[in-house]
Amino acid sequence: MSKVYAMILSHNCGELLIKAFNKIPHSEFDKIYITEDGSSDKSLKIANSLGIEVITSNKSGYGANVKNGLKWGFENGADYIVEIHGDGAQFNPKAIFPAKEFINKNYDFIIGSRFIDIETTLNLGIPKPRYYANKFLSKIDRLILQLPFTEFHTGFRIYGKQFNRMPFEKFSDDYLLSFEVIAFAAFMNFKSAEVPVECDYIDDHTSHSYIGASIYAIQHFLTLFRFLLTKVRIKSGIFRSLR
Ligand SMILES: Nc1nc2c(ncn2[C@@H]2O[C@H](COP(=O)(O)OP(=O)(O)OP(=O)(O)O)[C@@H](O)[C@H]2O)c(=O)[nH]1
Ligand SMILES: [Mg+2]
Repeated sequence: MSKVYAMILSHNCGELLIKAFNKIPHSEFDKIYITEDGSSDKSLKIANSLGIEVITSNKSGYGANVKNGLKWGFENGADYIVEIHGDGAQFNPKAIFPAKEFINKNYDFIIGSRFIDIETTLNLGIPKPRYYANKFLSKIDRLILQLPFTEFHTGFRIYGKQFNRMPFEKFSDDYLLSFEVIAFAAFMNFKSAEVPVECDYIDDHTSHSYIGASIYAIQHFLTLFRFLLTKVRIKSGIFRSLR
């Protein structure tokens, strides 16, 4: 049986960390741990009070925190690591239930898409600019990366052990990492699948600023361009060191 770990990302999430922890269906996981990165609020204190392992990152940023958490999880026995956001688990971890089918079939990468059940996604209050921008980008991403995903910018991901092959230090310490791992999965021909996920924008949560999201969108196009260059044998960016 595969060992499935839940990795809660914590960065200035405060009390929402407790909500995230409680929203996780604990019986579905062999281990739950927190990766904490330089929070200036009481997140670290709250994390330590939950009675689970807390890993601290010495670099800051979403990407650095994810990389640190993945390394730790795989070094400590995980076959699969599920990314859970510390902001009250805005992407609902119950998506693990349909994902188990793919874990049992040894898939390498499973994501949660908000575009399978669009009605629920809209009812949960996704801001319209985020929704349309994401739909537009995802169409282009699907065309270029040829992965069977309806959404490419989701916060719910399940990483199989193959992600250990990532050249961690070459990947972004910032939000861009979330797209780089998808491009990496496409490049490596990882067995990939998606399941529906709910993402709650009504309840308390954190969100990437529009300026940050715009920078991410531009960087994401650059990653796509480098992916295409690599396909025509001009190895570029993160793909340079991959075979
Ligand atoms: N370590 C670290 N983690 C971060 C940082 N920014 C965000 N995170 C973590 O990443 C999670 C997701 O970031 P959000 O800004 O909520 O973005 P999102 O939920 O993916 O997307 P939207 O809500 O649609 O904007 C948060 O719950 C944090 O735990 C950061 O600078 N450093
Ligand atoms: Mg969020």
